[in-house]
Amino acid sequence: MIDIVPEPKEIFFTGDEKIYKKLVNITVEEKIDEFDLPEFIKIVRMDGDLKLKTYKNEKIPSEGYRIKIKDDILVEYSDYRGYQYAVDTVFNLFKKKGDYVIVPEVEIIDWPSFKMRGIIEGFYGEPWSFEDRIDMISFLRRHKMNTYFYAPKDDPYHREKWREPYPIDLLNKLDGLINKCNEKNVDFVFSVSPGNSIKYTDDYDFKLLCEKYDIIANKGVRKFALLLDDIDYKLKYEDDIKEFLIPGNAHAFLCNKVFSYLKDKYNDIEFIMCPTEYHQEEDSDYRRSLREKLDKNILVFWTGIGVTAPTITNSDADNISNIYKHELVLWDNYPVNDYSKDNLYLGAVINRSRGLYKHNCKYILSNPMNQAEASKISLITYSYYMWNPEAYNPYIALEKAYKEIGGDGWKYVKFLCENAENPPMWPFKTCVSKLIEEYQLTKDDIILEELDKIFESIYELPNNLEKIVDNKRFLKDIRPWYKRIKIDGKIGRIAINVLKDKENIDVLEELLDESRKIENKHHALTASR
Ligand code: LTM
Repeated sequence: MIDIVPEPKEIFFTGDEKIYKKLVNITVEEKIDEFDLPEFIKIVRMDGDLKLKTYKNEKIPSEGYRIKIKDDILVEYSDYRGYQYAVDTVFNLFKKKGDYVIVPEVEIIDWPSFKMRGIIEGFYGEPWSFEDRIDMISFLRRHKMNTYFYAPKDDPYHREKWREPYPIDLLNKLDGLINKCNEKNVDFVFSVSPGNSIKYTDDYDFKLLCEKYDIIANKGVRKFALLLDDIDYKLKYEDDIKEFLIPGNAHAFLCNKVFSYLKDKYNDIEFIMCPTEYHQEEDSDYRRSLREKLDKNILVFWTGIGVTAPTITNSDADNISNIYKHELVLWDNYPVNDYSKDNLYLGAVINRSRGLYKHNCKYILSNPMNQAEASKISLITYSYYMWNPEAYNPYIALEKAYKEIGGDGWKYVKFLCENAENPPMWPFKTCVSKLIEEYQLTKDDIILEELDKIFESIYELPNNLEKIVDNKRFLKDIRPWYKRIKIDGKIGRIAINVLKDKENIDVLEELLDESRKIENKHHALTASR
């Protein structure tokens, strides 16, 4: 079984493998030290076991590549990112088995469907640490996602204190992120969210806003955004009302002015705006203003129909892009949990049409949870969807995610994820809920036995995760839920004993009381409540 993340568009096996003892020497003519090499691959200048030959091929779609491993390793690529994805993929194909290194003979033809693929750190609540972000950028590259969009709602300098420059220590940290993005060739998108207080007609406010972008542009960043979501967009200042009448006109004016300032000063600017009406279905005066007045080269965010959209279809994208008459960027509000901090969302992305990228929506970003490492379960599934939506299978992507995040303890991670709450937009029942319902209908004792085993596993889950899972960051993210998990398991088992007349109901009542005292946020496993 070959592990290529995400799944390539086309892959052909000859069925043969090359086998080397301990180490493979690969002859490479160009400099290749930027790649993460496993210890069993050595790069040499001549006389290696295999030659890696790379060629640029203009006919290959952007960020795409072809690989052929036969007598040598042949790589054709579209552009530099395509080259990097190809070489990453080649090195990932080499697997160590005991004392041997195995290399499959394959041909791969691959390119991404969505043009922008990645995450928007766009949630409320505690922003990620810079350490989390640095780690996330490497993760994005490993999963062929190309964008890290910086927009934490509770970074005061992003939103409430947007007029104030970043203090030097924060600026240095942002610099670190930008450098990491450059190292991994992930695009850094910088955004400001001034809509709660900006005066649209005020030149001084405009100057302050431009200074905010300038500092980051001077570090080489060329992708920017202005976010006007979640604000009271009623115009507050007399001058603004006189000049613009309605907020859509003011928003189009400000975005155009910032875009044109940046374009004139720096080359190749990409600019995205988030309208205040990002999730509605219908047209409006606000949207008409943006349709008619916003520069056609500015991309417009939407979240689907609804802030957390149960489904996002090609016709939704057609409808909204038609209303805005601009290219869309999907701000997909999953697995974000800022609106429901009690829960960890640990499932796969689902119900997004496979063809969105052909319907004026070639840009897609997932908004993750405050818990960075735990978000990776869903983000791995997104990486599959974003790269190759036609082949996307959430179950297969999830299995890969469990293994990547859980390592040797992947079965426990799987159990945790399968029993975690789903977001309200996808109100699926857990296996336990289904079994309880079945029992209520049938009163079949076999179901009670089955449930008892599951509750026992739930009770033991925190211990098993701690014992076997190596991923410290993941364990740190999920630890606040342990108390809830254990009590859920215990309550489930006692409830079964009460049903079997083996336990007094008072014991159950006591436990339920105890359970209610546990802070709300400690529950990932809700089934037994
Ligand atoms: O979705 C958008 C455009 N804005 C906010 C996000 O910042 C927030 O994280 C999500 C989920 O609560 N909802 C929003 O409306």
